Amino acid sequence: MTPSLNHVAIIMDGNGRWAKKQNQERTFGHFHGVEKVREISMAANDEGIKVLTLYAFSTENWKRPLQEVEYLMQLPAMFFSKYLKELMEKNIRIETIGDLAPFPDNTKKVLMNAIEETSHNTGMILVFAMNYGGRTEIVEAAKKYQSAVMNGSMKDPLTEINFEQFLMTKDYPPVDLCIRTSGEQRLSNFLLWQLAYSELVFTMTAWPELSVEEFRDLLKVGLSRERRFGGLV
Ligand code: V0D
Repeated sequence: MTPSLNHVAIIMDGNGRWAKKQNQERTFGHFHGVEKVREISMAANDEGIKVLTLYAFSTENWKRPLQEVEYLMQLPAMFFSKYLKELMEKNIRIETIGDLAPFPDNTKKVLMNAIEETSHNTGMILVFAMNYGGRTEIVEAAKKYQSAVMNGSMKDPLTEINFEQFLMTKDYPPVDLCIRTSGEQRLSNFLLWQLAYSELVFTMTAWPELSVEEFRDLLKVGLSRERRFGGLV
């Protein structure tokens, strides 16, 4: 077993392109992407990862065609109807980061229900970034700091350390490794603050095609780099 990483983040890219390559609709790629979320989450749990954060829906994704967005909105319900039982058995806790307000009521209900049902689980935390944007998160954190100063609950000057208390990831360990699938080498507004010192690993493989074996290899690459450069940067 690979020695464990505390916090791994993944940009699950390439679903639409993977589908188009086989003359299928983009939604076909999203459907297979959901299956892969289950497979990789279980593998991460087996590897002893404490927190796995998945970029499921960015603030930019609203610009996609309406019917694609409508399809995506149904995926959390599909995911939990198939896998909530297994998540409970594996003691996995579900959480989200991002602003859930713009999601349809039913999607919100499904998410809140899964978060509530798994809230007493003590194993791996599976965090879905939903309508998440890194710059928005930092601006919102600055606003929270400002309110805390105004209401008197914050008396200390702002530092990098206490600023983290206003981020949506405040309860999670630092991100050790961020993986992006499907060839692009960009952060695309994902976890901007949190990835400042993280290892970044990229693979050409599209998300629906990422195997557990390759995932484990990517973890090893991240871990070996962390070991080599840890504390020296
Ligand atoms: C499509 C690849 C699982 C990325 C994975 C609403 C694009 C499949 C979820 C999910 C999506 C989200 C929250 C949750 C449980 C499951 C998901 C979206 C897209 C956007 F609590 N896969 N998945 N959500 N895709």
